[in-house]
Amino acid sequence: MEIQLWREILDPYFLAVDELVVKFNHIIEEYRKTGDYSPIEQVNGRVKTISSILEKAQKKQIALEDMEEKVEDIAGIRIICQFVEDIQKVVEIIKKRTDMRIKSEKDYITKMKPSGYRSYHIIIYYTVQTLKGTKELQAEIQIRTLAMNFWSTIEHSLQYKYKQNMPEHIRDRLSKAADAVIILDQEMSSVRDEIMDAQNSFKIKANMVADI
Ligand code: 0O2
Repeated sequence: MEIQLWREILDPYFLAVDELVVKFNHIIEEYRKTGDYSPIEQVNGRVKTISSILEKAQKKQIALEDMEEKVEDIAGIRIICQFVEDIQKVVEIIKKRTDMRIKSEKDYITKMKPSGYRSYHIIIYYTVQTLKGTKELQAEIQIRTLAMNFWSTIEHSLQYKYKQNMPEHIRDRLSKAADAVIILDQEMSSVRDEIMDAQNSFKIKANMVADI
């Protein structure tokens, strides 16, 4: 497929990612303005690279004409939370919205992947407007804690380094690290109220200094 055609296909996905990042950042802002704790710590997004789309299509034997329907994560949004409890709150926020229609959900939090990967995935339908008109496309939203994100970022780079041949001892270490992430998230949750109080008073103090 020609590069110009790829550009035309991917352009609405770039718009969708930009819009979705703005919308989730605005949610953080809304919480901040009311002085409430935000279940969203940070958000980022990306459009899958052409080579990565082709790789996935080949791996899953997806025909080019079915690509946009079957490669569901061409547009990807990642929402990072501080605590495991925040993940469900974010899911509820998304479910209440009328600009995002849920296609499917995968709960890898309670059902960890064999690799040790944990995250909550939602595939949404989202509509964008371009000069060419209205287009409904799909986007994958991954919701996870800071600790889960740390693990998956490291594991992703090791997967990339070793492709299909990750040495057994590294796989074992990653599996142990995934167990440690579960414990770390549990520990953080057990002192959640203390941490939230501390962060609130820190923010109030910082705002007072900013007002001077
Ligand atoms: P990238 O580079 O992040 O875009 P699959 O059939 O397992 O390949 P499927 O059914 O399309 O995947 O969806 P799934 O399992 O929900 O995974 C989609 C995305 O979740 C992946 O996209 C990764 O971003 C992330 N993910 C899933 N499993 C793992 C894992 O074991 N480790 C890490 N680090 N991330 C994972 P891509 O396209 O594979 O990768």
